[in-house]
Amino acid sequence: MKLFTLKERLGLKNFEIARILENIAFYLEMFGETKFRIRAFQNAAKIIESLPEDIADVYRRGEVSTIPGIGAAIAEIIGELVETGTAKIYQEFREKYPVNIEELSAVEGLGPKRIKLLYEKLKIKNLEELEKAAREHRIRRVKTLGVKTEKNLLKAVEFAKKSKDRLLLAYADEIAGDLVEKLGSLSFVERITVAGSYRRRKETVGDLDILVVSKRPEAVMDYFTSLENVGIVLGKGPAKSSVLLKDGLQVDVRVFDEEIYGSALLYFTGSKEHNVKLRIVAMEKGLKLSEYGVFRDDKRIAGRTEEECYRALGLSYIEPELREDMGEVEAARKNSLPQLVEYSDIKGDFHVHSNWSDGMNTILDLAEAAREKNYQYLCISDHVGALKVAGAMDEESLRKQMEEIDKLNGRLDDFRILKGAEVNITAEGNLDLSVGLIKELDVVLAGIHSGFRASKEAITKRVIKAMESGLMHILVHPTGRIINRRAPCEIDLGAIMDTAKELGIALEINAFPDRLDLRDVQIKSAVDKGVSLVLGTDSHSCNHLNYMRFGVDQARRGWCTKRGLINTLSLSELEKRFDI
Ligand code: DGT
Ligand code: CA
Ligand code: CA
Repeated sequence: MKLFTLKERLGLKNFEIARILENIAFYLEMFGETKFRIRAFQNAAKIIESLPEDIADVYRRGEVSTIPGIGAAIAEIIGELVETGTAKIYQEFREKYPVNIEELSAVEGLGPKRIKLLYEKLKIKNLEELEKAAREHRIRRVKTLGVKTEKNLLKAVEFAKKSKDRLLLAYADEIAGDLVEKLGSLSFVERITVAGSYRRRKETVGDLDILVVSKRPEAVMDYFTSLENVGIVLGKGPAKSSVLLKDGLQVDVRVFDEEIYGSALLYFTGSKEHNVKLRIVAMEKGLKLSEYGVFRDDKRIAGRTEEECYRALGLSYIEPELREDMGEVEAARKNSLPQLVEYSDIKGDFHVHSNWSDGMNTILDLAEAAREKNYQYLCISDHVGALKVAGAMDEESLRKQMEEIDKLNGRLDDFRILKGAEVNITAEGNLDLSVGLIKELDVVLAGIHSGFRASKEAITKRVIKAMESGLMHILVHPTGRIINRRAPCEIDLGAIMDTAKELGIALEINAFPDRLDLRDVQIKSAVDKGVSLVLGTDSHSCNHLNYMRFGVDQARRGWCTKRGLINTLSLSELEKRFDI
């Protein structure tokens, strides 16, 4: 992704440092380094990414090497990154192989070895050059690659190109948070809101659109365009400026008067399609709608707040997450919009990995973190089974883990750790865990973890067969997509939803920021069909439990109410429903 071709700048964020460490691991893999060393960097990246505080602060206290899992050598590299924005080892790699790792590794089918090969044989450094080489049939001539690989790569390039310039909402959140804090703390800034797709909580954003109320617009512009992390000023006017941040994200800031802030917010929150619909509604009523207000003839009749504007149009207030022209304007006219689920409705998380598989924290740590969120339960769902991914546990360990959970539950009041597992659905459509053990679990999560490229019929059949086993409660990450990295698999979601409804199986909305699987429109169709949904963060650390917010955002974009989500059940309601 463009944003993470990291340029030197002060104060790299944790996720950026994690990115570089991952890239170093990638280079080490290109050069056939030992698994151990590669993993050390990958682990360090994971740790830094989910650290609850700024790594720069830890560094300043001289405590980086005291973080469990980070050795002296990597601590030193992290120090370099904090101090200088880059590291010697990384620079050396980049000089030898100046390839755009983020771009190329986002192409499905391209790993370290192939990227190295393609650079050595064809000098391919980025997506554009890869596409060109494939179109000119130069890839098939490289030994070990061939025609089929070339064709697959070309398809994967198409997908990667489409996603290249959009930033995950979770990352945009960090950047937006920073900007709002800086601009919002100015004495002459009265209000500030990030509008656009960001406010609609879309899974990725193209740019940030910030609206400000101030009596000194020019001072706001001066301050904004001279922020330290601004790379290029694209335009600067008296009340509107656009910049590219050093890490590639575009940010627009516009200043408005208080009395039209609502209509400006409405306009710049979008979506464009929603705005178009609203303007039609206005016209039908003989009104005019623009960012400057709702007008009858030349008189402004609304503009200060969004509510006031909607009311003037004869509509009830529409939450930003719904503004995608998916029927919300019609529903607002009939006053029949759904009461969307809220973060405060969430009482537990169903998809959490502990250090029994590939997570970083103990079960107790996770349970305590969940209690701090006022949750009533937490389902530990480590990987199990033969598919040797992600530190999967064998049956023996799962048994031990269940004993451990019983013990912990004995010590916890008003809170329950649920015994779960993330079970693989095999190529034959079986659950990869013995039936006896499955029946001892409180919650059985199952999903496919390989073979995503099989035909639609094959995948659908495989998943439905597993659902019909009568052994699973939740189908996890139903399409297997990874935003900007892996296209969703072909699966007949309509058929899956019908089966889920019939058998009382819930579909997961995986809340991990680069999964968000199901996606918004799919959630909406599940809601329409009355299929149960469940949020799981897919946490691999305590800090990841915070990703629940993104899951709730996504659920809201799919018109999900409190009733439609299992996580809103209280512990006793849940125990009844799962008969546990
Ligand atoms: P993004 O940035 O691609 O993630 O998506 P948005 O929705 O943030 O789009 P952006 O940044 O181009 O514009 C922000 C909002 O401003 C957009 O949601 C609606 C409004 N807007 C921008 N251009 C137009 C336009 O040509 N017509 C209408 N009706 N609204 C527009
Ligand atoms: Ca935008
Ligand atoms: Ca914009």
